[in-house]
Amino acid sequence: MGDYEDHGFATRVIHEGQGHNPHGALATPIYMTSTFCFDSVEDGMKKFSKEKPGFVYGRSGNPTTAALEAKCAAIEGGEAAMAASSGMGAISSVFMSLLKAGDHIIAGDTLYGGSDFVAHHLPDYGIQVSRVDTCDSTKVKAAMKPNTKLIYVESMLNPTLKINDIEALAKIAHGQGAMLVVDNTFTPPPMCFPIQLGADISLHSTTKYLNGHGDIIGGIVIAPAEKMVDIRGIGLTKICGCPASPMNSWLVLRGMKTLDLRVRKHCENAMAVAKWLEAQESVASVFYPGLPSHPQHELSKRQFADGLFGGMVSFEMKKPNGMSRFEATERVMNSLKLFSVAVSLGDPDSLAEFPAGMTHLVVPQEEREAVGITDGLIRLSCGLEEAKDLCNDLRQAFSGIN
Ligand code: LCS
Repeated sequence: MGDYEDHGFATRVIHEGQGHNPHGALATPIYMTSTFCFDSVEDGMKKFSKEKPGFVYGRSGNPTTAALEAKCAAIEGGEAAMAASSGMGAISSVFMSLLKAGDHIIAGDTLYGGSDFVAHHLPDYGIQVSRVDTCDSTKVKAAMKPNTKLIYVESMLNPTLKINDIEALAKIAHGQGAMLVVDNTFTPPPMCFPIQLGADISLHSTTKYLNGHGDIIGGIVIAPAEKMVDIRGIGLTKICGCPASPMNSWLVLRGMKTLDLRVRKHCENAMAVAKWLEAQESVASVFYPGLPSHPQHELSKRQFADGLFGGMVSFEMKKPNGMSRFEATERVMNSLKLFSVAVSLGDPDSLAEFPAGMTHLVVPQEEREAVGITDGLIRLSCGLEEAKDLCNDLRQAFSGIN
């Protein structure tokens, strides 16, 4: 899809969806308006009934947001896209429009805490949820039921950085007429293209790499046009009521102009940090798909483009003498100077967070520990600084426990 299909990714991410506007402005204007005037009653009625294209009201669409949607659909190879006011808004719009009481879904056993929370609540609406280690295809196959409507996974698990095999999961889902929905937030283009690997729907928290500057909250869903009718018309517009604001859509559009450069640099820095961590005495384990020690390194090489393995690195400290694991973790994190102690990811600034007590606090402790979210796990979002400075920051933080 898109007007620049035969161009490289770096070109496409700049030019796709750019469109034209009445004054020829190169940058997409910000249409800061709640409503849109009709030429006549007839014109308004035709636009409402979709007999005529056009915008009617800001909750269902806006030209600035439409430019972002066109860009995202084009670069991920999907038919249609819909921007939401947050990643959670994007996820909830999908669940609330495509599922009904009596349906069954398979959700990965490790998901971002907010998504995990939603999966825990779907049974309140009569939707059955099986939590499965989706990185193991045989377990997914065994969990499929005649009423399974969709499989919901993260391309790279937050925060354990295990990898889902998108091609294998798509085959299982499609074998029984179900859909595969992939949260691609941790592995943005040009790294991973879930729809090209067989997923039906790809979505992102645009708060992260797509915007890339740590100054908005947003989400996007890329889906077949036929599914998008309900995702937008029911999920986003009627039930969740969470459209992206024109200002935030514009900021994501601006951020995406440099997506290619940024993602490559985030990945380069994360690889350097992961290698450095793996060589440290005080580190028990490093989780990074780019390391040969990662159990799914081969799958990662196949699934992710251009030798890119993501900007996130998770690791566990060894338990030092006379200190609990948590104390060591806390001391290291509190000593960081360049890494800010903060949740979120994909910002220019490097961030360090403690999943068990922050992003995944809402996941019951037993479930957390069963998937490896322990009291010793630190998650790093490697920013765009110099890699050697990031390693030196970790070095000085480790010196407090050695
Ligand atoms: N999907 C994933 C994989 C996420 O990591 C997040 C947020 C969301 C969806 C939700 O997006 P939001 O509504 O926040 O835009 N993840 C966060 C994290 O790991 N730290 O802080 C937020």
